[in-house]
Order: sequence, then structure tokens, then C-alpha cells
Amino acid sequence: MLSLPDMPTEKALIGGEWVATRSTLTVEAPSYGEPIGQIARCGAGEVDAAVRAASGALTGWLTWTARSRGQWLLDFAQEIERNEEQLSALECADTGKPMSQARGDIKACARYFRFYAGAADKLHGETIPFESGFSVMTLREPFGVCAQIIPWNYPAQIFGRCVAASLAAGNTVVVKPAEDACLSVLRLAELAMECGLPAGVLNVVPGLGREAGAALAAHPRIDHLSFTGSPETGTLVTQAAARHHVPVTLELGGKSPQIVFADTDIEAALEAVVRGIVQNAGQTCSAGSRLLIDDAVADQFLDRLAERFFALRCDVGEADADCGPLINARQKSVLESRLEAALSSGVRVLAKGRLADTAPGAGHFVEPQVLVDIPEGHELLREELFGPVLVVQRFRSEDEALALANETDFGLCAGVWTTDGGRQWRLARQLRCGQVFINNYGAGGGIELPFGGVGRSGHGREKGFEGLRSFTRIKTVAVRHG
Ligand code: TXE
Repeated sequence: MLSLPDMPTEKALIGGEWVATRSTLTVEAPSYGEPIGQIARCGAGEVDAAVRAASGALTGWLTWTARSRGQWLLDFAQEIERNEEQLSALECADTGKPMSQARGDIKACARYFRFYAGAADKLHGETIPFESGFSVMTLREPFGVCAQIIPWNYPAQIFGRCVAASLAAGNTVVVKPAEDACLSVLRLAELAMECGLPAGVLNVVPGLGREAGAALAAHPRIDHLSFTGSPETGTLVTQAAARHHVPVTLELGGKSPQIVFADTDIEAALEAVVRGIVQNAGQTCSAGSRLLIDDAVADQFLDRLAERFFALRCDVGEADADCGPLINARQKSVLESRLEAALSSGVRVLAKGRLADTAPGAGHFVEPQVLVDIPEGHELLREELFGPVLVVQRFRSEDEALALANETDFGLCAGVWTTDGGRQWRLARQLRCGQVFINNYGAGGGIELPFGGVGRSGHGREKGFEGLRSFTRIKTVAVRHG
């Protein structure tokens, strides 16, 4: 198991200083179920100090030109790349995800800083034709202090997604990382300070959701809140922010379908269906957690899918197996009891992967599995499981596939596998979700592509240029001449 590098894990970053808190929280390595270190337990006092520090740093940060902010982001991207091995090892140990996935996450984090480095000085308003005697324009301004509550499934990636875009747009930031996994975020913050980011521009307040998270969402001096996590907590933070009329971006997960028609490249679809649910042990908001399969090829496809699942292995993150553990004992026991209830209601396991003999018994492993014979309307078809569990439904027509796909309150992603061009476009327009991937799933996680949900998956967009705009607001300036 990893021993931590020499870094201030037990402190919060407030106004450029690493500050100790009165008590700390123990973080666990999910692969081993054993403590890996201590982190700060911030409360309302630390959160208030961090928001004030971010507010105080705004004027100085705005004296930096967009180009110089972009240059800083670029330097920082290079610093992340120089530290890729250490950051990947931290992410792997802290989340339990396979090492190659952790490495991919750190690369993606650096790419966010590179992308927004280049975009920082390309963010501009418009001029608007109006009555004679007037010049009218819009200015794109940063919100001010951006609060960001991030989860444990992709700490480094989501840090990159939110922090890079908000800093590029000229905001200052307070990040509340998740208590279950925040070591990479702390190391990234330390590197940011070493890279010359002015004090107070980035603040990090680790702690419990109900303490540090709740205090941040309710703080009267934040100007924007982005939240990634569960719909239930999303509702709580929205209510808290609404008291001060603070705009909120929510990314709340999904129950995304992969719709496989008979007229597709079955091998490519099979590969993407397996990857779409096994990646990060299914703890991915955009996981392809439902397979809708064309009845015409269902038997053949499910046979191949079962073969693939029987061959999957779970092991500790550093073993770089197909699947790592779930994040903690609670997530595992909730998932297992939901699976138990499903099996007793007639649901059948078509295929299941295996735990490697070397995997520690105390690790929070759940084998990847495919479930079939699911009664219509069952919660497995509508609710997020957040584990490596794929549920299967068959369809006989395009209309039926569409109806099944849209039969959930979530609306994050959909994969469509077909070579019929007309069908591709019909479904792209009719699927109720934020992203449609045709003959691929996830477009390689493209950081350049706007990302977000509809309905219970949340609202607002992050990633891509749209993500940069979403950390700004428009001011209209109308000048009357003469
Ligand atoms: O989420 P929470 P949990 C979904 C997934 C998972 C379920 C529960 O279905 O099974 O949520 O996970 C902070 N005020 N996703 O319990 O509680 C918390 O500290 C302010 C989907 O971990 O939403 C953490 O930083 N903040 C998802 C963050 O919210 C609070 C990623 C997320 O935790 C708070 C994670 C409060 N009252 C879970 N309570 C995705 N969309 O990718 C908690 N937090």
C-alpha cells in the first residue's frame, strides 16, 4: 500500500497558508479497507475564512490579464504533467481505481488546464445592433467567488474541470473535496501554490459534507456554486444557495442507456458496453449502466457479453486489473443489499467477474455483473446503482428502444449503436439527455465537449468552451452618443 509523500494532508489551504484544523478525519484505502492518512476536518469557521480569502484575492487576480491567467494555467498544466507518476499513485491509492485509469485521470486534469489556458483570452462579449445613436455591447465578467463541492469518484478530473475553467474566467475559488478521496486535490493545490498562484485565489477546505460542504453552500458571500454528487445532496445545496440567490450548476449522475441495434459493428459495441460499466467500478456519473439490445441479435450479443464478464477480474488499484473496489464499506453494503433484493424478486445474474485471489478481504470489492429478467418498472432500471452492474432490456423496434431509453428521470448520456444514418439523427434529437454518443461511448472523455444533464441529472454545462462561459455572467452596456 502507498505511503504518502511529504505533503500537508492534514491541513486546509486558506489564503495561501496551510492551516491545521481542531480535529481530523481518517481516510481509507478502498483496496485494503485500511487507513491511509488523516485529512483536515473543516467547519463553518474555516469555510468562512476561505470564502473571505477568495473574496479578498479577487481584485488582485483581476489585474492579471486574460493572457497572463492563461499562461499561468499552461505552466500549471506542465507542472501536473511533471508530477504525473506521483499524482496517479495518490489517486490510485485513495480511490482504489486501477492505476491505468488513475493515470488517465491525471492526464485529463492537465488537459483541462491546457485547454482553458488557451481559451482564457478568447472569451468575449458581443456588439448588438440597436437604435441609431446607441452602441450596445455585452461584457463577459467572472462571477467572483466560485464554490465547488466535488465528489470522490474522479477527484483530480473534476478539480481540473471546475478549477481550470473558473480561474481562466477570472474567478477565485473555494473547493470542498470529498471526505472519501481528496489527496490528489490537496497535492494539486500544493503544486498550484508552488507554481506562483497568488494567495487566496485557490482555497481548499476538506471535511464532511454536512459540515464543510453545507457551510460552503450556505455562505452568503459565494457568487456561484458548482456541485457534483447525488441528487439528494444536490437539492440540499440548491436550497441553501437559493437563500442568497446564488446560481448553481448541478451534475448529479445518471442511468444512461447503451442502445445496440442489429445493424451495427457488434464487436465495437460489445467492447464499449463492457468498458462503459466497468470503468471506475461503475462509479461514474456517465456510466452506461443500461444495455438496451435489439431482440434480433440479443441472444448472440448476450452470449459474448457473458464471456467477457466471466473473464473480468477485480483487484487492488495498483494491480491494474479490470475493476477496482468501491469507494467505501457503505457504498458496498448499500449496493449488495439492493442486489440481494433484486435477486429475490426474480432478477437473474447472467454473468459475473471474479475477485483475484490476491485481493485483500477487507477491500470493498463487488464483482462486475450483468443482470437480466428484470421486471418492468423495477428500480434497477431507473435508479443509479453506482457499481459495476449492467442491467439488460430487449427491444423490438426503434420506437420501443426510444421509449425504454427515456423511461427514467435521469438524463445524462446515451450511446446509440447503428449504421442507419436516419435513425442516428432521429434518436440524437429524441433522446432526453445531455450527451448522445453514436457508434462510440463517451468520445474518449473529451474535455473539449460540453457536458451536463437534464432532469434529475442536473443542469448547467461544464467542460469545453461552454464550461468556460458557465463561469461568467453577461453585463450589457448601452452607450448613447451625443
Ligand atoms: O454523495 P454526496 P455520496 C451519487 C451516487 C452515489 C450517491 C451517494 O449515486 O451512490 O451519490 O454518494 C458533499 N451539503 N454520486 O454520499 O453526499 C460530500 O462531502 C454540502 C454521483 O458520496 O452527494 C461530497 O464532497 N455538501 C456522483 C459531495 O457532496 C455535501 C458522484 C458528494 O457527496 C452535503 C458521487 C451537504 N449536506 C456520488 N452532503 C456523480 N455525479 O458523479 C454531502 N456533501
